[in-house]
Amino acid sequence: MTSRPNTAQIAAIVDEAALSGTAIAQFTAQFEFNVDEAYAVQTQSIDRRLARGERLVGVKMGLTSRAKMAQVGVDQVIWGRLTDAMIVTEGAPLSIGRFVHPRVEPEVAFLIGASLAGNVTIAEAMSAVEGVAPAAEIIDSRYQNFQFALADVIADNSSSSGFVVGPWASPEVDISNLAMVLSVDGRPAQIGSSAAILGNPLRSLVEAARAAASAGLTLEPGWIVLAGGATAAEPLAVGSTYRVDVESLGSVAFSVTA
Ligand code: OOG
Ligand code: MG
Repeated sequence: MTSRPNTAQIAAIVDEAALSGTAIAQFTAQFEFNVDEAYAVQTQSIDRRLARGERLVGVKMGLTSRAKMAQVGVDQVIWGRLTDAMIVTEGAPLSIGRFVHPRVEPEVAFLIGASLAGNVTIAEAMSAVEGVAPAAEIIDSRYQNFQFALADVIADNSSSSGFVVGPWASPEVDISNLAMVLSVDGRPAQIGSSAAILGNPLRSLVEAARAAASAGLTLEPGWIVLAGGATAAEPLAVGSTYRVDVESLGSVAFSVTA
């Protein structure tokens, strides 16, 4: 391959694909593209969003459950950045006109109360948490047919697109093994447990602290960390309502418009 784009050029391609809701070809099918380069692309594409006025509000972990790894055929934990533009307000309809092929997955969200970064223990991670909540993540791979290899999805900010967080509960709640249900129009579509998320979603928070530090970031007070889908994701359809129920934490719901 003679004219390989540099990381800034690849960042512009993924950023524009997300802005316009247009599917692109996988980079790994076109040239050598490794994980370090992919995270550099992710940083540069998020920098473009920040330059447009978006603000970092947290971190999302991805592929932290077997069900998620199996659905997309990638078996490594990944992460991405959350910005304020991705916040979906509970109760407000979500317009999916600007998405390529959106899906939703049931997650647990952490509200950070004290700065956390680097190599931390589960106990240290737990003591930095101010609240836990049921959450739904809306993912939308910018790659054709929702197909990608590890470096592709990392460059695409780990398919992040939107997220909606339910009521915050006390961090005292034991979240290690809670039933999680994703319902579509009142019918259970995906059923799982928070234990599917690295054995305990707090392990995902430990990974988030390490991942953030690898990029020179600290999980800041007020930030949100999404632990990753506990089950496979479901496609979004116009006119449907989606609800995530997490045992002991409550539920969060949104409906979809064109
Ligand atoms: C990659 C993002 C994975 C999760 O929770 O596992 C993710 C994808 O499935 O497109 O957000
Ligand atoms: Mg997710």
